[in-house]
Amino acid sequence: MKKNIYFNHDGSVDDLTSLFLLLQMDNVNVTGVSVIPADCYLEPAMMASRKIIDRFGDGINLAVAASNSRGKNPFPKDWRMHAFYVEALPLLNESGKVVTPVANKPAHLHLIDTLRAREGKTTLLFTGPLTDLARALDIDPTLEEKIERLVWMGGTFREEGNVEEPEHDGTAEWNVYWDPEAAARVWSSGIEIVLVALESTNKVPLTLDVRQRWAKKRKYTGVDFLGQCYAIVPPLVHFTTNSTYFLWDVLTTAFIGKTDLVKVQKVNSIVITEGASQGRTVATDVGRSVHVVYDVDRDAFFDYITDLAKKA
Ligand code: AGV
Ligand code: CA
Repeated sequence: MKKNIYFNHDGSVDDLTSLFLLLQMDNVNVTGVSVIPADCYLEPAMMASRKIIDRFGDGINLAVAASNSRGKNPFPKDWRMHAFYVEALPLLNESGKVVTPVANKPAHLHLIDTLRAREGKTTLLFTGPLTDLARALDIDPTLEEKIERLVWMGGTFREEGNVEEPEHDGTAEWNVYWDPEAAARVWSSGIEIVLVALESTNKVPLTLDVRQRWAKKRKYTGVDFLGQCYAIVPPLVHFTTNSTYFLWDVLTTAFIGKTDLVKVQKVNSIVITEGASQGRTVATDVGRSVHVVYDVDRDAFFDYITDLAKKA
């Protein structure tokens, strides 16, 4: 039985490679894709998504919806530029045309329509902020009944997050920080939440040995694509900096296809929406229950995604 997956992402390198990998999974049926301009610019991220579906979607019939959501705390421009580089890869431009269309509704309405059009429930995969989901729930609260669970790259319960910005204390993860209210809105719903948090994503940095592994296997078009994409972003070499790249979203996506790569734990938590810690997820007994992915078998993860890429 294939799982129905609706994918909302924000166009960074790991969001776009997640889309590519998701399309290679035998046990997944991608029912919808939408793009939110958080850690990207909308136009190139839309184009890259449509071109990836054209090139690697094996003829799947999808339209990509553009989000008109706006966040509270903007991503750094340098990071948002990444989608331009992916969109321009020759590998995605060989045909000289783009066939996969743009959906005729904004992402949050497209999400509602896509879930309602399917029999049964759909799993949500979100690898950017939760704004589109929060807006969809405000418009259509009973949409919850159509949602199997939400698998989200977001949050951390460590002292240290990955936001390094003026006026912030560094305790938040970026996808929560961009729109803390949206996360809080989803926390207040009855939707089952699986958080792929920094606890586990910190264990899958982009390293030189990973790049080398993909370079060696570049005769496989899909592995070459991974190699080209991860040439755009900085690897971990000596120590972690603010720009060091991890496979945050790819781990989240891999969890969809192969659950046993990771360890999961239940935590009660709240989202802080105001002040210097805004966007922080805090463990507290009074909070709602979430499943936190806190550990990963690193080698099994890289084997899994490389094997998926070979199939493309
Ligand atoms: O916080 C991780 C999220 C993921 O969804 N994004 C990038 C991933 O797509 C924001 C982010 C944090 N650090 C970054 C980020 C960095 N060094 N470069 C680009 N994006
Ligand atoms: Ca992302």
